Amino acid sequence: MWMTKAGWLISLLACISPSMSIHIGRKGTTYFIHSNFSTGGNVTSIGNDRITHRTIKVGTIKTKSEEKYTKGVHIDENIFNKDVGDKKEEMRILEGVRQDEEDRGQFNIYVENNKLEKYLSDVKVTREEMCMLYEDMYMGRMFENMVAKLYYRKKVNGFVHLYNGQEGISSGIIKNLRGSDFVTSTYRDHVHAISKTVPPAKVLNELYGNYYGSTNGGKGGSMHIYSKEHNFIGGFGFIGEQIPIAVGLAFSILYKAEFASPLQGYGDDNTGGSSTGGSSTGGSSSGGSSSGGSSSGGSSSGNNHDGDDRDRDHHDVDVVVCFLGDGTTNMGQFFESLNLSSTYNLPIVFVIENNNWAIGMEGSRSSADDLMNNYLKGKAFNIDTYKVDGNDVLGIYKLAKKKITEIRKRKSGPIIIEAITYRTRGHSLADPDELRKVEEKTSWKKRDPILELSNYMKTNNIVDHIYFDNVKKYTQKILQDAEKDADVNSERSKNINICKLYKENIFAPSEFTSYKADYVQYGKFDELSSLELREYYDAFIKEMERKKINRKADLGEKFDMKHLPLIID
Ligand SMILES: Cc1ncc(C[n+]2csc(CCOP(=O)(O)OP(=O)(O)O)c2C)c(N)n1
Ligand SMILES: [Mg+2]
Repeated sequence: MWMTKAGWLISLLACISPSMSIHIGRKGTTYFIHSNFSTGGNVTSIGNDRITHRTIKVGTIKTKSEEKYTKGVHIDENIFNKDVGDKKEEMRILEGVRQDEEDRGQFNIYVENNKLEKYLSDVKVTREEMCMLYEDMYMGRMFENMVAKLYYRKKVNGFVHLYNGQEGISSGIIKNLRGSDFVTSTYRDHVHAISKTVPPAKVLNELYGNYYGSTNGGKGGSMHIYSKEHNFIGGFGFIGEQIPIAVGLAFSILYKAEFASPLQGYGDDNTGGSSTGGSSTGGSSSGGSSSGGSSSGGSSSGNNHDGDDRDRDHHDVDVVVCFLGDGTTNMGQFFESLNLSSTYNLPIVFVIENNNWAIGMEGSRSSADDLMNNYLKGKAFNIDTYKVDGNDVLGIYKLAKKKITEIRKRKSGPIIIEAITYRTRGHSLADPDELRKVEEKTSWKKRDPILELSNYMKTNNIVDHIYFDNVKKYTQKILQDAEKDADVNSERSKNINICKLYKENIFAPSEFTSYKADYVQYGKFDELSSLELREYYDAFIKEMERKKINRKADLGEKFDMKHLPLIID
């Protein structure tokens, strides 16, 4: 109650005295409010090891940390007047620091003292790989720009969240995967899907809501891109939903490996990915894969999805990559999932795409840890954690390469990679993006991941200049074709009753609609075939036998949790 009053007092005084500053000392933290009448004020705090800027609304002291700072401080006008003179000088210095920070283009980057370079010194990136990364990022960017255009022309409807600015993470991580590996994503999913070799045309048709040519019959739309063929398991509108799904997938990888009979052998190329239809299809079957390196004059392999199953042996497992945003790291299911992943030592990579914002909520205001070290949350669960510059695609690629290889060989369990980045557009295409500072946006644009890589490639003579033109032309061609395809399919898809065309009806139809009869009719598809029943029965018997063996364990015995067999009870 008192704190609320104090908060109002601060705000009120800030309102009536625009030049006034409030100084509340707290363990080396200096806290100012520069009042600014109606629009709000800038709050800048200097801790021992960081500088952040945040904007608060005049009239309210909202966040937990701000309450923390004001706690126990009695504020009256005398204190104000006494401190104002002393603090003017500090304010001047503070503004200097802030200006300096902005000049360096270091707005909101928390990647200082990143020691990964030495750790990754043994990982090499070939010219082909570099081209593959560039082409994939460029395709992602151009795809999103096209989507924005089509959204404003009302060809794409519904909520659309673009990925501009974050491409280094998608390419850097996913281009280390093979077809049989899995990816789960957020509602910002188009580019992840394209990196995982889902053809851009298919994604676009889904965005149009087309029954034909799309990933999922137009039922999912922008936030629910899903392609079983490419082991791209969505695309989730609710934040955090993709995390337990990813953990389930990672669990199933080990579970199936344990179940595989010696004849089938998990190491065989026929298992794992192929059982889910994803093995080594990748770009080859997609026909419109983003990489297309060879034809654009650069990379020869195009992506890492083809023909790489040959390295498999009996200790080689598929890997799951789960993307999530910084704003999702305080959700309960994240912590539950971390716990299970560590307990079962699952082959999973959690990638936190830390763009410092969750719609209009700046990260440090929603997290108890002001420094936004979300990766440290893994420590509580004994999970390996890494923080990287998300706009440095080569750095991310190297880290992912090293760790994913280790995970495949079961030399590493789950890991977290927190990649610091920035989305250069609004939260969604419906967001006017007025909350974030212009300086902040501009400073991040200077660190565009695509520009950074192309500059590196130019400076180091990795490719000749014609390469970039070729990639541009090649990408444009794919996207123009995709747009034409989506337009044609839009016409063809008109008046399609998807309930009539789908065996399983995912929508629960109202009894007042004409779909009810279809729904009843489709009920029969829930029944199992005798072959399926046989499979379930065999699996059941195996599980029973396994459980009997597992129960023989001496409970008093000390054993290494990481090497325990999986026990499903
Ligand atoms: C369960 C749930 N709660 C709230 C929302 C509303 N919501 C949509 S996006 C978003 C912010 C997510 O931020 P972040 O995880 O950082 O992802 P970003 O948008 O930055 O990529 C919220 C809260 C939601 N989609 N799902
Ligand atoms: Mg975010």
